[in-house]
Amino acid sequence: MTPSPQGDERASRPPLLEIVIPARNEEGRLPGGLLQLCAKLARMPFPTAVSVVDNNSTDRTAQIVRDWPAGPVPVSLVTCPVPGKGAAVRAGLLGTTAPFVGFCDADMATDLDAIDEAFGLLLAGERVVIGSRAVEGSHVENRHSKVRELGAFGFRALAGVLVPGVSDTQCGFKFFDGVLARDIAAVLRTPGFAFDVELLARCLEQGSEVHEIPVCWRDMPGSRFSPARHTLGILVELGRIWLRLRARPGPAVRPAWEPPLDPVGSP
Ligand SMILES: Nc1nc2c(ncn2[C@@H]2O[C@H](COP(=O)(O)OP(=O)(O)O)[C@@H](O)[C@H]2O)c(=O)[nH]1
Ligand SMILES: [Mg+2]
Repeated sequence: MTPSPQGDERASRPPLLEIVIPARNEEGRLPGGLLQLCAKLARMPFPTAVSVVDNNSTDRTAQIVRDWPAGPVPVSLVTCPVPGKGAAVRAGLLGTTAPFVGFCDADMATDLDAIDEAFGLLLAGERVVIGSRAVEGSHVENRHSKVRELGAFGFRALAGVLVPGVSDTQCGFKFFDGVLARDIAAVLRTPGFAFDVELLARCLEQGSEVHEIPVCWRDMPGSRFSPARHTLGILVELGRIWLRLRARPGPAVRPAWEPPLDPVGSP
């Protein structure tokens, strides 16, 4: 991709929309994913940017991003020392500056045309717009094993308690008002795959509705998720999220310091 003068000019302007891609050991899927995303964003009539968050990948993931050619959509690398997809998305969102932000997976399992609808809704005043494979109009090509299907069913039941009314917390395609996303990311504590539940629960707690949109979603080969390795960790994460939500609202909702309930001198 040879940079054009228009591309240089556009890339030097602050982005209106910034998209974060968490990526660990993605040398196989990332180049194709970045090509698709950059091509989509370059067709949007305003400046955009992409940041890839790497967690000390042992393959060429970071190098692919460093070597990515300049173009109309700048691609930058964020390094996150804390392992896990949740930690990576948190670091990526905290590093954004744009008025509108989002994240998607390196495999681009969600058809990127949904960005148009998500962005339109954000412009119209929605603050949280997420892809959902469970709402009418979605098209899903699933090749998950029966074990993963069963696990997903159990996960949805538990997640439903924490984020009532959200039909699909786990689709890796979420867009936000930038200020809200950065505020919420600052209080996120879930490092692993269950982070979306904490993220959405914090949005609801803060008073922002979650708007689900239909997506075309295709299960892509090369998933990093293993039911055998990750199920126990996810259950622990859900339990911790439940405890944290019960314990106290996050600092984004309540100021760090509050007057004592019984001021000294009161009867
Ligand atoms: N940075 C980072 N990204 C991760 C980690 N685990 C998963 N991801 C990314 O999260 C996205 C979704 O992962 P994927 O393996 O496709 O999961 P699945 O679609 O749920 O089966 C991909 O972009 C992964 O590279 C991690 O530990 N660190
Ligand atoms: Mg995937």
